Amino acid sequence: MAVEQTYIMLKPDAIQRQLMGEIISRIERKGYQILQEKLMNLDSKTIANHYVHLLEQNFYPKLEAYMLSGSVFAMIVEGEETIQGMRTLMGPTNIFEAMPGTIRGDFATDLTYNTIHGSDSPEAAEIEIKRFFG
Ligand code: YYY
Ligand code: MG
Repeated sequence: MAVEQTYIMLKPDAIQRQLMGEIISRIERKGYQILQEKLMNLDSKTIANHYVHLLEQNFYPKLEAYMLSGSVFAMIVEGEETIQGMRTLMGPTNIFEAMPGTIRGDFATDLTYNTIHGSDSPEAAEIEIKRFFG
């Protein structure tokens, strides 16, 4: 067991649908701490860096348009094994496999519009925290 920090981002649909309070409440109830938070608007370059592994995918234009469609709420979340723990709270990338009780299982309606981002490894968490919080 180790205390970790992970990068969590509520995506534009979460803000537009007024789900921020609900999702933050789930993170807090789990016992994780939100160390830093900010509402921000992303530009195309930042989105391309963040999703560089997906640039060649046919859905990338849709993903970029979604991430440009409104503000995101960025957080550094700390807790025991919080990188995997947040991925479990979020539910899997394929929202049709996400169980009720998970954030994506309860709220996401589309493979792209999936409400929340969380770092998928310690390496990614370090890079993403630097990218979005400096
Ligand atoms: O880390 P996670 O968000 O669960 O999945 P990634 O494989 O990193 O994909 C990032 C992002 O891309 C995903 O959250 C939605 C979008 N996406 C999509 O629009 N369509 C797919 N078939 C797969 C992923
Ligand atoms: Mg990912």
